[in-house]
Amino acid sequence: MSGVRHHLGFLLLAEAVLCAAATRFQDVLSYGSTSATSYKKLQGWSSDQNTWNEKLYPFWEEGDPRWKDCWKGGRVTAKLDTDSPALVGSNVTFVVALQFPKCQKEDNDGNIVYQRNCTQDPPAAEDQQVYVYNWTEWIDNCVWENCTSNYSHNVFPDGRPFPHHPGWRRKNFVYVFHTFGQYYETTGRSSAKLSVNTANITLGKHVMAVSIYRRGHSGYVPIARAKAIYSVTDKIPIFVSMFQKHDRNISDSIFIKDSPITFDVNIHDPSYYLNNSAISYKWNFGDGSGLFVASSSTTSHTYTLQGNFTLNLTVQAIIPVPCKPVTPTVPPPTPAVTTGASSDSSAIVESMEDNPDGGCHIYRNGYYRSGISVVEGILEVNIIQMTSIQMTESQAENSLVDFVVTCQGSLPTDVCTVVSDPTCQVSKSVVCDPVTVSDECLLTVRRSFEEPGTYCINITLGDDSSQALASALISVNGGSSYRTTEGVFIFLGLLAVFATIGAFVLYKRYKQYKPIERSAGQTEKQEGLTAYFSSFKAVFFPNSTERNPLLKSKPGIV
Ligand SMILES: *[C@@H]1O[C@H](CO)[C@@H](O)[C@H](O)[C@H]1NC(C)=O
Ligand SMILES: *[C@@H]1O[C@H](CO)[C@@H](O)[C@H](O)[C@H]1NC(C)=O
Ligand SMILES: *[C@@H]1O[C@H](CO)[C@@H](O)[C@H](O)[C@H]1NC(C)=O
Ligand SMILES: *[C@@H]1O[C@H](CO)[C@@H](O)[C@H](O)[C@H]1NC(C)=O
Ligand SMILES: *[C@@H]1O[C@H](CO)[C@@H](O)[C@H](O)[C@H]1NC(C)=O
Ligand SMILES: *[C@@H]1O[C@H](CO)[C@@H](O)[C@H](O)[C@H]1NC(C)=O
Ligand SMILES: *[C@@H]1O[C@H](CO)[C@@H](O)[C@H](O)[C@H]1NC(C)=O
Ligand SMILES: *[C@@H]1O[C@H](CO)[C@@H](O)[C@H](O)[C@H]1NC(C)=O
Ligand SMILES: *[C@@H]1O[C@H](CO)[C@@H](O)[C@H](O)[C@H]1NC(C)=O
Ligand SMILES: *[C@@H]1O[C@H](CO)[C@@H](O)[C@H](O)[C@H]1NC(C)=O
Ligand SMILES: CC(=O)N[C@H]1CO[C@H](CO)[C@@H](O)[C@@H]1O
Repeated sequence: MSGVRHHLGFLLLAEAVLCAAATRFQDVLSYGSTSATSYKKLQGWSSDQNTWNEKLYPFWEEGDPRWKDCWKGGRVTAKLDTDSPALVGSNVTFVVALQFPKCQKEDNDGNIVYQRNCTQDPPAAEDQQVYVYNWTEWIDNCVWENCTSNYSHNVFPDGRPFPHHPGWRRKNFVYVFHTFGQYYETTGRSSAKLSVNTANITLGKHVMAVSIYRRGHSGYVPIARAKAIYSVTDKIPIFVSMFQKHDRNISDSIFIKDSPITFDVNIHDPSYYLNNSAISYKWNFGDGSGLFVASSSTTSHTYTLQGNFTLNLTVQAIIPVPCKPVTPTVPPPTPAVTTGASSDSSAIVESMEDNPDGGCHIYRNGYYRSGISVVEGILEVNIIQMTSIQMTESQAENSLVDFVVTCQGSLPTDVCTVVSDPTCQVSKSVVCDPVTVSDECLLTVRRSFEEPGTYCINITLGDDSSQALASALISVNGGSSYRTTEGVFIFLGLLAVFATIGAFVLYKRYKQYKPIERSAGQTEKQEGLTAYFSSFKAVFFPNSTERNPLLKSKPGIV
C-alpha cells in the first residue's frame, strides 16, 4: 500500500517537473503579469497553457543581450494601436506596425532593403538595391513540396503549420497576440491587423500583448514586443461636439444666449456593430425646457437664459440579436479553459425582450453629461454705411473709407478688419484694435486703401466669448479727389435691390452719429454714395465658420 503511494507521489512529482520544464505561451507572452484565472473562450484563439516551441522560437527576457543582435543595423520597434473602447459584443481592432532602423524598408516581395540615397555614404553599388534580409533567396532555394528540412520550419510556436494562402511565402514575420489568457498567431508583412469579438471578454481594461519574430536560418528570431491597453464597456462610447455660430472659443463650454447651439453626437462604433440598431437620443438641456427625444444624431437648442446648466444626454440602441433557445443549455467546459461565473458580463447588463416584430433585442445605453455656461454675446454685426473720406491737400494717394458698424447683443471689446480680394478668400491685411463702446453698439471704423480696386472687407466685432462678422464688397477708385467723387462704391448689385430700403432707413437713423472728429483738411464726400445694409454674408457664405485669425498688425483708425 505504501509502495503504491510512493509510486503515485513520484509520478506526480515527475509530472510537476515536466510541467515546469516545458515553456508555455503564458510564460512567453504574459510580460510577467499574471493572466486571468477564469475566462471565456475567444473564437479562433487558444489557451496560453499550450506548450511553446522554444527551440524554434527562442524566448528572451527584456534585458537579454541577444536583443542587440536580433536585427541588422539596429533595433526594430513595434507600435500597437487599438480602436478601443469597444462596446461589448462589437469588435475591437488592433494594428501592429513594425518600424525598422533608419534607411531600411520592406520591398514588394517582403524583403527588407536599404533605402536608396538615404545615408550619406551608400553601402554598395549605386544602381543596385542592397538587401538587409533577402528572404526571397532563402525561399527560392527550396520549393515547398519537396523541401522537407525547411518544411519543419514553417510552423507556429505551437506546432501548427502556417496557412498556405496565396503569398504566404512572402510573409516573413510571425505575430503572436496574447490577451485574456489566450493567444492568436498569424504570419504577416511589416504590419498586421487583428479583430477580436468582445462578446466573451469581461468588462473593463485588459492588456493586449504581441510578440513578433522574423524568419531566421535555423528558426525564428524575436525582434520586437509591444502591448496596449484596451477597454470593453457596456456603455455606448459617445462623444458630443457642440458648435455655435458666434462662439469665440469652441472648447471652453461657454456659449451665447439667444443663439442656437448645434449638438452633434458621435458614436464610437468602428466595427459597425450598431449598424442595424434603432438609436434614439434623449436630451435634457438642464434649463427646464424638458426632455427631447430625437432619432437624429444632430440636434440644436437655444438657451434663452444666462447661467450655468448641466446637459444630460442618454443614447439608447436597440440591437437586434438572434433569440436564445427557450431551455438554457449548459455548454460543456472547453478543455484548459475555465469558465468563470463572474465573467458573464452580457447576462448581467443586457435585457432581452420579445418584440412585436418577433425578433429579440438587447438594449444598450450611452451617457453624456456636460456643464454649460451661457452668457451674453454679440449676435449680429451690420455695416450700415460706408463713406469715402477725401483728403483736400491731396498728394495723399490713399483712399480713406469710414465704415459705420452696428451690432446686436453685448458690447464688443475688440474690432478686426480683414481686407481681402473680391472673392473674400485671399487676405491682404488684418488689423485688430481694442474698442470701448458705451451703452449702444455703434462705431465707425476707418480704413485706408492704397491701391484702387475692388476689395472684400470683413469686419469682426468680438468680446470675451463671442464674435460676429459682417462682409462688404467695395470698389475704391483712384486716390485723386476728382475721381473719388464719382460713385466710389460698387456694392453687390444683387443685394442692393433688397438692401436699399433698409439701408436708407438705417442711414437716416444713424446719420447724426459721427464719432470721428474731422480735421479741417478733410471733407466728407457723401453725395452720390450709397450706403448698404450688409448682412449678405449668410447668403453668400453659408458655410463660413466666421473665425478669423485675430492677428495684430499695424494700428488702425478705429
Ligand atoms: C464565446 O464563448 C462561447 C463558449 O465559450 C463560444 O462558443 C463562442 O464562440 C464564443 N464567442 C466569441 C465571439 O468568441
Ligand atoms: C539618388 O541619387 C542619385 C545621384 O546622387 C540620383 O541620380 C537619383 O535620382 C537618386 N535616387 C532617388 C530615388 O532619389
Ligand atoms: C536576393 O534574392 C534574389 C532572388 O534569389 C536575387 O535575384 C537577388 O540577386 C538577391 N540579392 C542579393 C543582394 O543577394
Ligand atoms: C523539387 O525541387 C526541384 C528544385 O530544387 C524542382 O525542380 C522539382 O520540380 C521539385 N519537385 C516537386 C515535386 O515540386
Ligand atoms: C469581427 O471579428 C471577427 C473575428 O474575431 C471577424 O470574423 C468578423 O468579420 C469581424 N466583424 C466585423 C464587422 O468587423
Ligand atoms: C479655449 O478654451 C480652452 C479651454 O478653456 C483653453 O484651453 C484655450 O486656451 C482657449 N483658446 C483660446 C484661443 O482662447
Ligand atoms: C455599416 O454602415 C456603414 C455606413 O453606413 C457601411 O459603410 C458599412 O459597410 C456597414 N457595415 C456593416 C458591417 O454593415
Ligand atoms: C458658472 O460657473 C463659473 C465657473 O465654471 C462661475 O465662475 C460662474 O460664477 C458661474 N455662474 C453662475 C451664474 O453660477
Ligand atoms: C442627468 O443624468 C443623471 C444620471 O445619468 C441624473 O442623475 C441627473 O439627475 C440628470 N440630470 C438632469 C438635469 O436631468
Ligand atoms: C470674410 O468673411 C467671409 C464670411 O462672411 C468668409 O467666407 C471669408 O473667408 C472671410 N475672408 C477672410 C479673408 O477672412
Ligand atoms: C530558410 C531556410 O531555413 N532554408 C534552409 C532550407 O534547407 C536548406 C538545406 O537544408 C538550407 O541550406 C537552407 O538554409
